[in-house]
Amino acid sequence: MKRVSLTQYLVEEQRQNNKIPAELRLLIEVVARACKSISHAVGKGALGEVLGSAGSENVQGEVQKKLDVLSNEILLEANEWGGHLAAMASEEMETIHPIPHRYPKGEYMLLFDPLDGSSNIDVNVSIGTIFSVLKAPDGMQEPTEKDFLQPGTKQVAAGYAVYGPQTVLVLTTGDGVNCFTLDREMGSWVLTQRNMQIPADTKEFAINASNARHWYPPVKRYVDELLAGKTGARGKDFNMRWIASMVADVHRILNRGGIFMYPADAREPDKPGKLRLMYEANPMAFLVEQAGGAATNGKQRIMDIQPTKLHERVAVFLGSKNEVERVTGYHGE
Ligand code: P6P
Repeated sequence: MKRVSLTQYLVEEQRQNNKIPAELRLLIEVVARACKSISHAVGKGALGEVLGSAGSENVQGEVQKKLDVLSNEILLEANEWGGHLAAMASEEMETIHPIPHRYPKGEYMLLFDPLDGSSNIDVNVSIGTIFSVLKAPDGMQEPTEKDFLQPGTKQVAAGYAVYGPQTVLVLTTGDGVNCFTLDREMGSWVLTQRNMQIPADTKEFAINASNARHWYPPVKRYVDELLAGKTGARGKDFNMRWIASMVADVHRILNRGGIFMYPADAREPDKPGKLRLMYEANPMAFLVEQAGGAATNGKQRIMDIQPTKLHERVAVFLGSKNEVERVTGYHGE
């Protein structure tokens, strides 16, 4: 494949179908650059000064930051001066982060989970950054949390970075899904997979099976059928993977199919699930749908959900279309 950089890809997209206005192109490039910095910090591991709270102090006399908090700061600092954003929101911050008055404001709002899969940091398993882009409501003055409460169908871009054996950036602006691999020597993102497509069928499922005794009947029945393999209703054997890093599980599914499930369960009947709607489920749902897959909460399309709170949680079933439709169907019975 001819070597195409992220910048060249974005310029060509903007030129061909004008789907990426200049400010959105700048936003994506700034986020991509921030992910490069996070990848660098993550890659240092114990050799860096960012694992855990090392108890040591940095030059400003601050206690060393945890990697997930540092990642949050990298994204905030990278994005606040560019003039492309009106505000940001992050899993790491209780309230929204308006752009400081000393900088110009733009028409976009950026939401992110700066470092997803944090439980894997200290054991060197892939982790990542997830981001979602919304447009600021017309005529918005001072941004409030309410301005962020838009359904996933309003996203204009979404993506994730995986910090693993390779560092990759997977991106959609509503015109398919493309994957860029970080060339560490040149420090550039190189297009390595165009128009990723999820197979409609799969033989691989992802769920934390230690919660099985807490699952509600539809999930229990669906997973039991998978486990029964060719001896049961499905007539074929299935394999299981659970990395406990959503970005890594979703990246596998985008590459070879599968179904990822984090259902609500009886452990906390008042909670609809563990994962966050605005900056985990919605961006991943956008990517998965753009790659021909499906994403529901068991009852409705994730991207149709009208949010009521910035950090609200949601049940997630996403991946190969035919499997997601099947397990969603069980919820409707
Ligand atoms: P569990 C990571 O903490 C995360 O938010 C997702 O990345 C991942 O899929 C899930 O939680 C793992 O949850 O309960 O298996 O540890």
